[in-house]
Amino acid sequence: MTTGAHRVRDVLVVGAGFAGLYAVHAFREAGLDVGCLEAGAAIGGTWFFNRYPGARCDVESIDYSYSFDDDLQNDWVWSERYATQPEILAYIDHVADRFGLRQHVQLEKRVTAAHFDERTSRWTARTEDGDEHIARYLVFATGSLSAPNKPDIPGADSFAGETLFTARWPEPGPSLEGKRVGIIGTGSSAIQSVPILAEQARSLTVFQRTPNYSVPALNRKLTDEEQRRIRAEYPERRRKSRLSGGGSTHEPYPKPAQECTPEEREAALESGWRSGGVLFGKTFPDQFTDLASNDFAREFAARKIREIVQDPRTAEDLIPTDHPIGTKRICTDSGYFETFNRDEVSLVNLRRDPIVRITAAGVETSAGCHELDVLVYATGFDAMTGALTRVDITGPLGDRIRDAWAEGPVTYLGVQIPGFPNLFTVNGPGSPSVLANMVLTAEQQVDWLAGLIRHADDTGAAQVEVRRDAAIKWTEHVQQAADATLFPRANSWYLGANIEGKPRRFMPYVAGLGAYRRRCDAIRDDGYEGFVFT
Ligand code: N01
Repeated sequence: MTTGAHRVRDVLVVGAGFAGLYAVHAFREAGLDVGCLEAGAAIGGTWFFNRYPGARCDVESIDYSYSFDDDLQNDWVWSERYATQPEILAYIDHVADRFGLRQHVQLEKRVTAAHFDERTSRWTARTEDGDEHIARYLVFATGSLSAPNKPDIPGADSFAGETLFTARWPEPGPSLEGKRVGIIGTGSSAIQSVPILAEQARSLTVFQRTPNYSVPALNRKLTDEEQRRIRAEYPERRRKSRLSGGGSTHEPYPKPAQECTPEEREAALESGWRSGGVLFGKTFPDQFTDLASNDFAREFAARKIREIVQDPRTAEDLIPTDHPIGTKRICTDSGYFETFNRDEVSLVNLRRDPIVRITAAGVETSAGCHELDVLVYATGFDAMTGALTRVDITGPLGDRIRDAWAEGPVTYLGVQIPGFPNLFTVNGPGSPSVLANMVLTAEQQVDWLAGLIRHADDTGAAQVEVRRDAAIKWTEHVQQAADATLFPRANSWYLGANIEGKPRRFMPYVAGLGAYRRRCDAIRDDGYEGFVFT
């Protein structure tokens, strides 16, 4: 179908990461005419942009991969327990070629604006280079952690050395040999890159405002025997994962921490620590709901830091005290705390000595100037909403998403925003997204949306829009689910606390993938309760 010079597609997908590429595949399989616009110079989304040294996924490779095709699942061989960024990108490339997706994606097409025409029931998306793309449905698969946060530090532009961002690491990577490197931030990105930066640089200064919990990843190669077992168990593993909370087969210790003897508790925590990875944060079933139970795990992790870090003052500075463990995304590392035992690595506690300004020479804190050749920002993202509010998206009545969300995001199921018909989000605020396995959550939402569009077409509806009351009720439910846990006690990006001025609203749905899936299916079976088809 064309209008003037423009082809009008059924669906325009924005973003060609894991979620966007699956959307292209699934919507095409559903018989729809699909196009995809990607801002990057290649496909891959998060895994294209975040190519800093040490970048790898903190979810096990066999789980953090598509489940929609058995042959793909059986053919692809993950080499390590936790895949590196290049291996994940190679996987995404393989999937794109295998399913013929590449030809539907236009690269270096950053969508800067989109508006809905009530008369034609069509969205027009405008790209940075002035192109316009028209579709009946617009699907934002733009990621939860894709809008980088650059803090507004006085003098930042005056730095004479090289400035780098973990979320926009150049390719090929710069040589850091013989250089004095500083890094601002101590979240997952920094915690993964610090050990490697320390190996490459002459010196490394880590500027920490808030310490984070980190558990050894204990990454390793997967053996042939494991590969065989994974294949044999995959169908059952996926079945369980889809119905689970976090999108994996993890089972917590069979008793709440409070009901264990001290010895039993210690053994369970030690076993969780030795298993490695983020699931330490879920050792006990009551760890996210009971502060005393959480304290056991928190104190255990603090002891581990004290055992590893030789300088007692540095160790104390590295121990988080401001949030229950796991209520900020727990980090995983390969030698992060050990790195602070190296002579050429130093930690600057910004709570004690705050940054005053950045100068041509380096970072000036209240204690003096740290001279640097390279300054790395590992300062996080405007999470979950930034990728949408940075686009000028206008609904039929002239409403803008960024205004509609001035008090915090309101969505129905994390897939639609009231006032914005025919626009959908994948892994949006209000969905389990970042608290579950992002690949499985994307598959579930895209499949569900394909069903929704089919239903609209079958009933002859040109527009699908969520009722405002249904979205408000869902958003309240998401908040109440979080309030029943310890999550809101942390100043995390989950509730927008990392961005100055951002309204605080807990954004991901803590009840998990299984509960969410059941809810979505029930809504579908109820004739898509909450949506209006016109
Ligand atoms: O970002 P973050 P990230 N002055 O927001 C600091 C996923 N991820 O990119 O806490 C000084 O966690 C800030 O300090 P504070 C994962 O879900 C996954 O590291 O605001 N410091 C904080 O220390 C993760 O949670 C993987 O006080 C400033 C840091 O910058 C999410 O992405 C790998 C500052 C930002 O930490 C985000 O992780 C990487 C300032 N003005 C990321 N502004 C894996 O799968 C900010 N900071 C392994």
